[in-house]
Amino acid sequence: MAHRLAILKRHLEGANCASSTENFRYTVNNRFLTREQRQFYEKNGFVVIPRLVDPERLETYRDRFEQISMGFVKIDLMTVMRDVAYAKTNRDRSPITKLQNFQDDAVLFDYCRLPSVLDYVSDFVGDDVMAMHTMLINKPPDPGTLSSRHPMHQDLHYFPFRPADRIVCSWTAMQRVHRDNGCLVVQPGSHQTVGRLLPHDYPKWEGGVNKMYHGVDYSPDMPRLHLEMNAGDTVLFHPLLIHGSGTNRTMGFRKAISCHYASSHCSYIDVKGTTQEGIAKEAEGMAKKMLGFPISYTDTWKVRSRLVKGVEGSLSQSS
Ligand SMILES: O=C(O)CCC(=O)C(=O)O
Repeated sequence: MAHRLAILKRHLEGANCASSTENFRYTVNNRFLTREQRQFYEKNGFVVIPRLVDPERLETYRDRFEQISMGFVKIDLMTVMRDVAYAKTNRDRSPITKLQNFQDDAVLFDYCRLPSVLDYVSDFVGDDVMAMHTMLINKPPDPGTLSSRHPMHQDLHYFPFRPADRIVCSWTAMQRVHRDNGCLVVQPGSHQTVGRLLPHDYPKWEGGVNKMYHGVDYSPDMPRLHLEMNAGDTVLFHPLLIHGSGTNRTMGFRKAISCHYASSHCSYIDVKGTTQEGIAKEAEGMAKKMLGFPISYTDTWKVRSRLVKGVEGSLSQSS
């Protein structure tokens, strides 16, 4: 409701159009973004929209996470990821760090269809929108190994579709996130200063690294910003933005929910011979183990993506 009122107010003030002399590359519109937010994203590769998701909905997602983690609900094709270091330290059960691919769960997938989020998403990717990848991240208290960190990376590393500029991630804090519980860390502007996909690999961390947590060669001296956010605040960011998250030094789990969206008119690319060949093989291996039969990397994306706004395009075409 507050979101709708803010938009109405902006329309009435006539503040919803960018100047025609400005060149924008990373956004397509500012019907919902203010001009300042649009300019900020173009320069920095991310923008935080305060209080975008209603706390009551976050409660619903939290309850669903509990039901899933207690084994009361099973969701087709969903991947449950667990912390590597807890297993090593002989705890009875390694906690869930992440649910991925919850597109077939109506309760969690509700997040990806929220009009408040989709309104903004359309300013980045246009009006024909596919939800490509879904995650509920449950960063556990660090067991003393620093393995709760997420290495600095670019999300495009995981995606075999382009153009990158028509992909955006929305990441919503489900509670207050701050430096102590391992908030997101971004390298502002890296979507354009780095401007390309860097090689990624597992970092050589003594305490172990979680599965699929690939990172770039990163020096902590590089400029970075910790995004402290309140419950419901949502950061939208470009898939080339270098980002990660810190150690959770609290006793509680830190939760966030996210969805990567792409224009349905993006196209799949062949990753053979590129820096993405390794991740494609690793993901195909995991998918084969889960499904019991081989499936191509592209098909793993076709299976999990869902149209959430507008019309289908090349991303959903079978080849
Ligand atoms: O929420 C986090 O800790 C970071 C998540 C992230 O960057 C990812 O899963 O790609």
